[in-house]
Amino acid sequence: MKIVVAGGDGFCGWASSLRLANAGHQVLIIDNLSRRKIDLDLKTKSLTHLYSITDRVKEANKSIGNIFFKEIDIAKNYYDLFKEIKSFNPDVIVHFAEQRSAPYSMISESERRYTIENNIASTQNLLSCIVDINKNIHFVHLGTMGVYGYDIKYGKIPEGYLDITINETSKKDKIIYPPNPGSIYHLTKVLDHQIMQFYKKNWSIPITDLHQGIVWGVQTSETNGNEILINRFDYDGIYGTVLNRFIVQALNNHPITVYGNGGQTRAFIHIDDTAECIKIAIENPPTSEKVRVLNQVSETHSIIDLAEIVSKKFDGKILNYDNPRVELKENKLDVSNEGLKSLGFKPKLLSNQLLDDVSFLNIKDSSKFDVSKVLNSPKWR
Ligand code: USQ
Repeated sequence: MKIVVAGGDGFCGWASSLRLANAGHQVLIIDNLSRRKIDLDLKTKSLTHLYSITDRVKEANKSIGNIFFKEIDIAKNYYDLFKEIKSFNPDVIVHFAEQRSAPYSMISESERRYTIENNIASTQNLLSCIVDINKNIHFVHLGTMGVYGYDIKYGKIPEGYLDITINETSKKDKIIYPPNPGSIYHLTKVLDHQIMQFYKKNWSIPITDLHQGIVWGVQTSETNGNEILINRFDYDGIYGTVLNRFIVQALNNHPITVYGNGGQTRAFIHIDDTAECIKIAIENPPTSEKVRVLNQVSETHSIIDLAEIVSKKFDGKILNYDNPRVELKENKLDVSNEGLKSLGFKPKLLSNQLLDDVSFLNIKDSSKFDVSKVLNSPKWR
């Protein structure tokens, strides 16, 4: 298939582009390199060395498969985007081109505005291209588990839709699961979903929204052993996700930074599974009348459980910090991931071997570990 990967230079986008090319698909990455620019603004750096997109693509073409690259800001340059998609003539567009950090979206007015404007406009522009170029293009959107909030108020979290019975008539229906975002970033994924519902209703575009959990790890089968293809690895308090942060902290003799008592339970997925799920969703297009929603998660854990696992394995000390976020102190979480599993997804569960995969990066004595970036999250209020 011919696949456009919008945001293909980012953490999930790059891993997925490689997986798709490896499976024999032709991939066109469209990216404005904004994640690299945000690093400069925040004075943060990936712990792994990031090769330029030109080097990455050249190496991928040599050792993996067909990947092309075009630099476009898809939120701002609709006509460039349109031209590029029309000439590539894709079967699928995958949309990773969004500002994906919850803490970043809560820094101040300009980050709130950027996150909303970039994320909503990019979704709208891609869907608009599909309407005018070819309504059969399958649109695959990276959503988040955070659209549901994190509780089991309505029982096990279903895949996108909640079965309800209306009191007065006893009529049964299926509605979009009541959204409960916890940051401006998560809010944009709720708004994206509404946009997709309209495009589906009006133009019958095939759409998949993947509600993904917290991604961790760094290596995939394509990047293993190839330093030019290696993915980025963030540990700072704005872009680093919790499990990767904990591992790096323990390896660098920094206390493991549990916010609050660590009773927050979240869904997790390894980066190699992310790439695999994207491939599965693409190779099995939706047939449903509504937007197809799949929960892209492998397992759930409480933050304190993860801290204890990491502490035991790497001999780290756990410390509780005031939580900068507004979120439930404790929650239970039970999530269905039957959709992807029914299509062949076999989750890789957290194990010592996977943890080794991260520590294998020699990040222990890395001169790039900047302690001043570990606790730089903004406060939610
Ligand atoms: N946390 C700590 N200590 C830390 C960092 C985080 O206790 O040092 C806690 C947070 O308070 C939160 C949980 O760990 O309860 C997760 O935080 P995170 O930064 O790993 O993840 P989050 O901000 O929720 O966002 C990440 C990705 C986002 C994705 C989301 C999936 O950045 O793009 O959509 O995970 S989910 O969380 O399932 O909504």
